[in-house]
Amino acid sequence: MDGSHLADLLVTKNYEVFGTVRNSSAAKMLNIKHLLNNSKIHLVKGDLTNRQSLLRCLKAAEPDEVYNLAGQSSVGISWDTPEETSEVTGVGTLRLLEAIREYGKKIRFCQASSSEIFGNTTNFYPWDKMPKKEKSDESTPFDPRSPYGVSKLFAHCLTKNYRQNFGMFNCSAILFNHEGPRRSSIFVTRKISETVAKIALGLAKSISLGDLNARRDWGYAPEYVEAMWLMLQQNKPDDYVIATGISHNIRDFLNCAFKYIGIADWRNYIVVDERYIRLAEPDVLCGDASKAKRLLGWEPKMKFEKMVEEMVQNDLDRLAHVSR
Ligand code: F7E
Repeated sequence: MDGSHLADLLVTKNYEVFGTVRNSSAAKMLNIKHLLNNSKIHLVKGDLTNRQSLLRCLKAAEPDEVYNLAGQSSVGISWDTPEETSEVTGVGTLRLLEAIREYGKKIRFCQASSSEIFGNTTNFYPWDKMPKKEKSDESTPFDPRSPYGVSKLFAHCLTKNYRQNFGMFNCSAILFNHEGPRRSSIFVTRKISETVAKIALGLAKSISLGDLNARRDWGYAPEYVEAMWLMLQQNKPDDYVIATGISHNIRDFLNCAFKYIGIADWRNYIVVDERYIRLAEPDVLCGDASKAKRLLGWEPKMKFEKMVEEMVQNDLDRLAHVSR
């Protein structure tokens, strides 16, 4: 999702864009279908588990900027594949940083970090007297609660270490949840928009979900990739929280999505399924992006309700032919 939005943005800025693909992702090009014939877009084979392949990508592209959006991105799946998640999302970023160092030319690097690095802010160590902040910012302590969060924190810290130690122009974008019609349906927002559209079209009867009270700071993906681009246009590299500052729970998302298809009381369409309930959830629910506003001039614009409606409408359009 983010790669496709970033490619869209960079093409409008007249960049030559080199996107890395693995063999296994060959079938999943739906989000960049509209870009595949664009002469500014090039696909190169790259794999975060193989440093030589990353070096070959750098030599082929000779990039001025590198954005690392790759990796295993599902918190839920990271519990089923903790070693693979660490290897790709964590150590893979280290491989990329090492490949950039070996390549030797000046490159501006942006790491897609995650609010999952904050995890739990209530259980600070007893000697830590820092008051708990209502919203997380760049000074909030880290205490990730999943293999995904731990891997992202490993990558986050090394991005900073390589900046400090080798003078690399490295930025971390600490991204809170960000969504949109291109989101994969393994994530809860798209799972809801897709199933609500199916219900409207008579293709499904219910949605199976985990904790309906789960709360997140849900932003709009195209705006978040713009924040990453802005970070690399500054005079100095730095880390920034990117968030809306407003949190909603899954019930709020369901309210908007069902209202859009004309259903006010959605309770009978929901099946709570234990398999989707996570035992260790982060308690950080909301981000404070005031540093990004102050230094990058970045602010979220998309309203939550409008984003939900756009996602449902996109799925209605996509599925309409199936119901005919
Ligand atoms: O879960 C709850 C679930 O899987 C959101 C990634 O982009 O953001 C994303 O990670 C919430 C959680 O995203 C279902 O327990 C309930 O509380 O959509 P999600 P995530 O785990 O927050 C962070 C910032 C990233 O960095 C990640 O890459 O929804 N939930 N019922 C459910 N979640 C799913 N997936 N499916 C359910 O049925």
